[in-house]
Formats: sequence, structure tokens, C-alpha cells
Amino acid sequence: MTATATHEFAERDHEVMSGNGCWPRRPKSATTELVGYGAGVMLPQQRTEASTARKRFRIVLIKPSHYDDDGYVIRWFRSPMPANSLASVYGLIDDCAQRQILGPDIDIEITAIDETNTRVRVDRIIADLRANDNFGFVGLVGVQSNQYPRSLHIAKPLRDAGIAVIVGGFHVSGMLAMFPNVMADLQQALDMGVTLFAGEAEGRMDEVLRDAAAGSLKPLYNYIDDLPALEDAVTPFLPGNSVRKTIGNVTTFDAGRGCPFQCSFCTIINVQGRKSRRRSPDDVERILRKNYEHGIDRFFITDDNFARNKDWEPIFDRIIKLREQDGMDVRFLIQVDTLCHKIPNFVAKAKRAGITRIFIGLENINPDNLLAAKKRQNKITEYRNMLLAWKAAGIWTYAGYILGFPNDTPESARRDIEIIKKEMPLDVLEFFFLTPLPGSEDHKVLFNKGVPLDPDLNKYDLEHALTPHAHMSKAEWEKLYRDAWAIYYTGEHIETILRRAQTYGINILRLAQIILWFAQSLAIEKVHPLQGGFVRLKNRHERRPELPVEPVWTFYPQLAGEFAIKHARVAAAAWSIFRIWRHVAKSANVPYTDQAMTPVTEDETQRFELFTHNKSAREAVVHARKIKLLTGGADQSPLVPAQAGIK
Ligand code: B12
Ligand code: SF4
Repeated sequence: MTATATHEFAERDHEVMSGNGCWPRRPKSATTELVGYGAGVMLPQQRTEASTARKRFRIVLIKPSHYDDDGYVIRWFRSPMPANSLASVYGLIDDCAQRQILGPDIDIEITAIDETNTRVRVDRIIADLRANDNFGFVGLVGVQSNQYPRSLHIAKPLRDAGIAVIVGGFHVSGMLAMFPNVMADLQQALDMGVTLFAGEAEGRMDEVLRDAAAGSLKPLYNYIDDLPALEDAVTPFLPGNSVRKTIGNVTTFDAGRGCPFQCSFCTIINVQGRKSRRRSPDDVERILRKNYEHGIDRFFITDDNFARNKDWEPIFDRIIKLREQDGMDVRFLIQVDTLCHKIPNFVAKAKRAGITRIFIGLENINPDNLLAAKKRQNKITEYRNMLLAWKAAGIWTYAGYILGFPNDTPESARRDIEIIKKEMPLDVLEFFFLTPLPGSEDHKVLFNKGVPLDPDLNKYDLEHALTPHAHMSKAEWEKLYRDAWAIYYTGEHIETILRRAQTYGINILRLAQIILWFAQSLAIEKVHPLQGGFVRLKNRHERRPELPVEPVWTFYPQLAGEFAIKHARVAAAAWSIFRIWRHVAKSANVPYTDQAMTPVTEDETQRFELFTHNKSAREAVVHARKIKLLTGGADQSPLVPAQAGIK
């Protein structure tokens, strides 16, 4: 994927300087006039001339990937979209470069590498920094728990070469948010001389860069209890070469951070807080316009719960203006909660603002499980109302479903998926293991109780069974996870999803492609669709250091075999879904309806299995009725359709 260091950087520099960046350029400062745009990466010949007079402070930002079950780094020819964490940190450092915070004689140069689409050549980074007297640092960015072991593997040779390394992201922040003392995994990094950054870097980057340039980085920067405001915060930014290694014209940004709810498996509330902090509508417009100028018009707004962004309405209003008055055809995927349809105008304005897809944390259809996870806002009696409100708006739905809650058994979970298929108008369903992610209350409670937790952080990716379960062995739990995808994505049900979607006016060809991705990712690539990409790349040497480097004569034949088999399977699956799509598309004029699509009625609580399949479901119905009586009917669901503002 990469050539020599100089060549690689020169290639990148050229892309940055030639103005092909998909992300906006800012006005050039005196520094950037000399060394190129923003990141200040110079062409080789400029570098030589400039270096006689000016110093370069070299920063290499790496968003690490993690290892698959065979120990190889998960890396793709193209990843789905740019990493928002990388864009955020890059933007903040770029802003420091623009403001020349290290003084007028020092240029700050940044290179950004997303390991999910680019091979990290540690040897070349070492050579590059060594040539610069190690004046600079390597930042490991947005490091999740599952990426933490990989991060330390990248950090080790860098530290051995005397290069400063800083690790930030959800693992460090989550651990320090939940445990006042530095735990063994973080201590391991500190012992290597790695600097840890906890909390958010908005407003803190100047300090970090100045310390790094002075050679006096602290072991730990802990801002976890001091979350910055986001109004007017620096805009996330990535140079064009990073963005072009992703599949489509989609990018990400966060309009806000924080969620008011208290789900016990959630890390977000402990790291980013429960208070809504948000960018202003002006900030959002700026981000959208600049991307739009560069041909990017599809966005994933990464807020974990956009419905609880206190400024959702002014932000939607601004986007509606951009779409309806200024003619910008921008479209979005957002994440929301299961009560969002009850916020007056939310769904209607989402539709006008170009939201075409939503992701919902459905998690489970058993109220006792939801209660155990403190997910009290998820009411099964609201699920159909909520889904029908989105469908009426022609917006397609992704939902996450967690397997392995305390009351789940392999049989109950299989039955639940069948109920969802029959009674809930959902499009894409994705499955996860219940995982005690570091940073969550679950993790802290289990740790403090001494429950055995899998010690390999690489597995904390929501795709592994990591704790004992009361009703399932590890093998049964893993089998359930694999089966769940196959149970949901049968040919018959894919046809049903497409028929329903067609009735609601959704683009079913696009939906069929996404279904292909979600239905086949685990079976073919052995990774969750959210970790997937286009054409898996592997290098013999990119293996966990605990595992041996495979000999050439076994590695390459196996790789070639895997490649051929995988692509044959993708082709077969694509053909089969294409045939279903063609069959459905041909009957576009034939009216279609089924049980899931029927409007919510008074008596369905007695008829639908969703409400009758177990004691806790029946109790939830009784509870909803009581609330309705107590509120004099103000809380009408589940007995009448949602008042979602949709005509
Ligand atoms: C967007 C997102 C994704 C996208 C990523 C693509 C993209 N375009 O960004 C998708 C959907 C693909 C995804 C997938 C996964 N994700 Co995700 N994702 C998120 C989400 C919602 C936002 C990330 C983000 O941009 N945050 C905003 C940035 C600005 O915050 P940040 O990364 O913490 O960075 C700040 C600070 O930490 C600090 N900082 C960070 N790095 C550095 C470095 C230096 C040098 C310094 C000084 C500072 C610094 O400064 C930054 C700015 O303030 C988070 C939840 C969240 N609210 O963050 C989950 C989250 C990060 N994901 C998580 C997980 C588990 C995954 C998956 C493993 C799950 C799965 N099986 O799908 C995969 C892994 C795939 C992968 N290769 O990353 C977990 C991680 C939990 C943990 N303890 O590790 C989170 C927290 C959600 C959760 N369930 O709890 N994800
Ligand atoms: S609704 Fe989502 S973001 Fe909010 S606490 Fe629950 S899991 Fe976390």
C-alpha cells in the first residue's frame, strides 16, 4: 500500500497541496504559505530549503485498527468512511499550526493515517522522525479498548527509538472515568513512557503541543472531569488523501456529545457525560457547506443520541433551510433513541432535513432485560409506534440488538428474533454480544465483584463472549450470535423487508446493497459489518507479536485461497439478493401489507406475541395502561398510533 517514507509522504503532500482535499482548506497563514496548507506538510524539495531556516515539528496521527481472531490487523483496501476521532484531533492540531502556537519559526506538520485503510509502517515513521531529531510525536488517536493492545504494539518500537507517543480515546478516558487509580493496562503504557490523554482535547491541544515541543510531556493529561463546550469548537478536518481511501462520498461529524440516559452497558455517558454539549447551527452549516463544496453530501452525524441534542430543532431548521432554500441536497444518518418519535415535530423535521436513515438502540424486546440494563427509556409498547412513525416518513431503520442479557437463553433469543421479523417493521438489524466495555458501569461492577472478565482487550469489540452467562455456555452464546444473523437475514425475510420498504417509498436497490453488507459480513469476512470494508488486506508481518509470523509458503497460498473463496461467496450472495430485489421491484404496483405494517391498534396487546410472549412483556402492557389512565390519556401509546407529525 505504501512506498518509501519520503515517497509516501511526498505523495500525500502532493495531494494535500494540490487542493484535492475533500475537506476544506482554511486561509493560509504565513507558516502555511511556506510549507503548504494547514497541516503544513512540505514537498521534499521545499522541505530541504526550508529546513535550513525553520524547524519542523513533526506529528504523525494514527487511528489504530485491531486484530482479527487469527491475529492479523483488520485493514481494507477501502474503509467505509473517514474516522471522526482522527478528523477531530487532526482539526485541533491543524488549528494550532494555523495559529503558530510553537512560535513563528516552527512549522507544525501533520500526517494522518487510518489503519483500517492504510498500512502503518512504523520503521518509516521512525526514520522520518529520526531525520528530524525526534522533534515531534506520534499520536494514537481515538483508541477504543479493542484497539488498545494494537496501539501499544505500535507504540513499543517508537518508544524504543526515543519517540514521544501520546494515546487518547475511549479506552484511556473510560478507564480513568470509572477507576480513580491507574489500572494495570494503563500502567503498562506509562511504564513504556507513553503519555496518556483522558477527556476531550478541545481547548487543550496548545498545552499538549507546547509540552511535547519542549520535551516535557507529562505522563498523564486527565481532563475527564472537565468537559469542554462545543459551540464554536474547531471543525473536524482531514486531508484529501485520507478521505479518498474510503468507499463513498460519506463523511462524519459530531453535532453534539452526551446523552441523558443511564444504560449500564454504555461508556458514552461516563466519558462524554449526560449533559448535552453541542455545536451551534452556524458550526453545522459551516461543516456542511465546506464538505458540499468538495462534493461530499452524505453524512453520518455521530452523536450517540441526536434526539437528545438540545439544539436538534435549530440544527434541523438550519439544514432544512440549506436544503429547501439553498438547494443543497445533503442527506444524513443519525442515531436516536426509541422515544424520539414522541418529541413534537422530530420525525417530520428529520424528514425535511434529509435524514434518510436512522440507527436505533433497540437492544432487546424483553422488558426485564431492558430493566436489568437500566435501559428504562426503551418501552416495548412504544417500539411499533416509533418504527411506524419513521416508516411513514419513508426513512429506513437500522437497529442494534444485544444478545446475552441476563434472562436470554439461546431458545428465547431465537424466538425473539422471529417475533421481530413478523411484527416489527424494521429494515436492518445488527447483533452484538452484551459486553462489559471499559468505561461502562457494567464493566466497573463486574470488575469490582471479581467476576472473571476476558483479559484480552482486543476482544472488547462487541463480537466476543467475555463473561460467564447464567443460561448459556460460551460456545452456545457464540453459536447464538452467529445464528442470529442467519435467522434474521433469510431469503424470505429479505424479500419481506424489501416489500415493506417499497411500500414506504424507500430506495430498495440501495437498501438491498446494505442488506448484502450486513447479512454477509460476519459469514464471509468474520467481522461485524461495522468493522467491515471493501477488499480485506493482510500482511504477513502485521500479526500480533504473541503469534508467529507465518512462513511465505503457507501464508500466501492461504491468502489467495481465502480471497477467491470470499469473492465467490460475495458474488453468490449478491446474485441471490439481486434476484430478490428484481422480483420485488417488478411487483412495485401490487399493494403489499403484513402484520408488522398494520397501524397500532387497541387490541394488539392481546394479539401480538411482542406483548404476550412472556410475563415481563405482559406486565409492560399493564404498566403502559396504568400510565395511560393516570395521565388521562396524554400518554396514548401503545393503544393508538404515534402523533409524530407525519401526514
Ligand atoms: C462514530 C463511531 C463509530 C464509527 C467509526 C467511523 C467514524 N466515521 O468515525 C463506526 C460506526 C464505524 C464505529 C465502529 C465501531 N465502534 Co464506534 N463509535 C463511534 C462513536 C459514536 C463516535 C466516535 C467519535 O467520533 N467520537 C468523537 C471523538 C471526538 O471523540 P474521541 O474519539 O474520544 O476523541 C477525543 C478525545 O478522546 C481526545 N483524543 C482522542 N485521541 C487522541 C489522541 C491525542 C494525541 C490527543 C491529544 C487527544 C485524543 O480528543 C478527541 C477530541 O476531543 C463512539 C461513541 C462516542 N460518542 O465517541 C463509538 C465508540 C468509540 N465505538 C465503540 C465500538 C466498540 C466500536 C466497534 C468495535 C463496535 C462494532 N463492533 O461495531 C467498531 C470498531 C470499528 C473501528 N474500526 O473503529 C465504542 C468503544 C468503547 C470502548 N471502551 O472501547 C464506542 C465508545 C461506543 C460504545 N459502544 O461505547 N464506531
Ligand atoms: S441511549 Fe445510547 S448513548 Fe444514551 S445512555 Fe443509552 S446506550 Fe448510552
